[in-house]
Amino acid sequence: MGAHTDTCIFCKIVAGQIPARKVYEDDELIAFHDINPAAPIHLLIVPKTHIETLADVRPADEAILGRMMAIAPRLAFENGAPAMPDGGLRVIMNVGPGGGQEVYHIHLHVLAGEPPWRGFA
Ligand code: DGP
Repeated sequence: MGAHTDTCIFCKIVAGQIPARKVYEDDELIAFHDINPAAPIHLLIVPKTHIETLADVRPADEAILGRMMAIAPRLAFENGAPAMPDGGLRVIMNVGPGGGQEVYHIHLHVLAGEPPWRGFA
């Protein structure tokens, strides 16, 4: 597992040191509502291991990246995303300053719900 950092806000959420509106947790992943939602449903899926950006992912991390993607639809629909075939969701990962990343612990944004959305759309 990557090094826990004392300054990383998502490591603190993983450790239970600061609160979050958690919707899912297992040995490897945690998911919670974004504190500043850009859409009616805005979840973050976060690996418990500290990986700073998608550009830092190593071969050993590939399985967890796959799990983050694979669980996104289930969590979105469980938390109110409009059902398919007409509904759906969007998944986004921001990478580095040029990609709009603000928190340097990788996370998948899961957005859904009726417009209007802020940003991302
Ligand atoms: P990004 O720009 O991809 O790094 O997005 C970071 C997101 O993290 C942003 O949408 C706001 C969210 N966020 C930042 N701090 C907290 C926090 O303490 N709690 C929760 N729930 N979300 C946070």
